[in-house]
Amino acid sequence: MTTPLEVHLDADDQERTLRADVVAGLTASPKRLPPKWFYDAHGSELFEQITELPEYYPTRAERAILTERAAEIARDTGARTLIELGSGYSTKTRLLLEALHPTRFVPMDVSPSALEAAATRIALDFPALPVHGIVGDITRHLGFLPGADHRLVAFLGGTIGNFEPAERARFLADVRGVLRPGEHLLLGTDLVKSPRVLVPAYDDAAGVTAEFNRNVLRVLNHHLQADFDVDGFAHVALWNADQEWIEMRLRARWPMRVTIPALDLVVEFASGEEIRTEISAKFRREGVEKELTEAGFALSQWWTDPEARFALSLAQA
Ligand code: AVJ
Repeated sequence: MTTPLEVHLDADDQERTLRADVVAGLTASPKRLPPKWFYDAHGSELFEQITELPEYYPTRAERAILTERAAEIARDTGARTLIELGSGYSTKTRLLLEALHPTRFVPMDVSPSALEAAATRIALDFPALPVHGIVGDITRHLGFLPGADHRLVAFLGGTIGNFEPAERARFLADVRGVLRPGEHLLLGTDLVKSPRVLVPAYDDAAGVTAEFNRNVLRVLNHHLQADFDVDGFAHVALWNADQEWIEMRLRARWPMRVTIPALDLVVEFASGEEIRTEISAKFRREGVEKELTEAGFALSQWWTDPEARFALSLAQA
């Protein structure tokens, strides 16, 4: 039972936000681009491939926790509606759906293509489940989430790590703001560990993450008629030990001048100059608990995989 996607982010709105982000990011010093623009249809597909790479452990670690804890999550929350933020293809979601038997599933994502694919796949496995996909930006459109019976909001995969600390605080407070007391948040966070494990997860031997990173330039070429020489940028992944986050960057291999007609913008790159395209923060229990508490949640469960690589937090509003 799949309803048509509810769209709060139409092509015009997407285009406007993309323009604003690109102007701000590529005129800043150092240059940066927000990670949400990785995820056109090709980028979403590349991310799916990343989740299957031997080096990229977070998806498998989180799936192991969900497999182990889904029944407990169902019992502890008693949730009737499952909302998934930044759901992508929702491959881990079926574990929650099987345990919860919710009366509806509400995935929200910026990518209509990923949502369509998710809704179609979920509908095949759960033919009686109403799936109400919402195309939206989780930093702007939480207000459109449906109310009704007891909700569990799942924000999985460690995507919260893409936000800077101040954005994270605002986001968690916003999620708390749309929930009623007693409702729940299920939050996936990747954990601090050796850079010998972390860095390869973001710089795999097969080069899929490098392609994923460079895809943001293809998105700009396609949507803004930019003329980035995509292969002129090298993929960089590094561990920022002070901030405890992975940074992905694109490094100009030689001096470049990029023209972006749609923005009336010419961007110069010195040889070796970088664009920061993503941060992926890694967490510790104390930090997660503190941030949840400050946002008005109470941490009720903290679960990790056997190797303590990844954590799932269950928090109550
Ligand atoms: C989808 C945001 C959780 O940060 O690990 C994977 C994205 N970037 N490889 C992450 C990503 C590079 C991923 N999240």
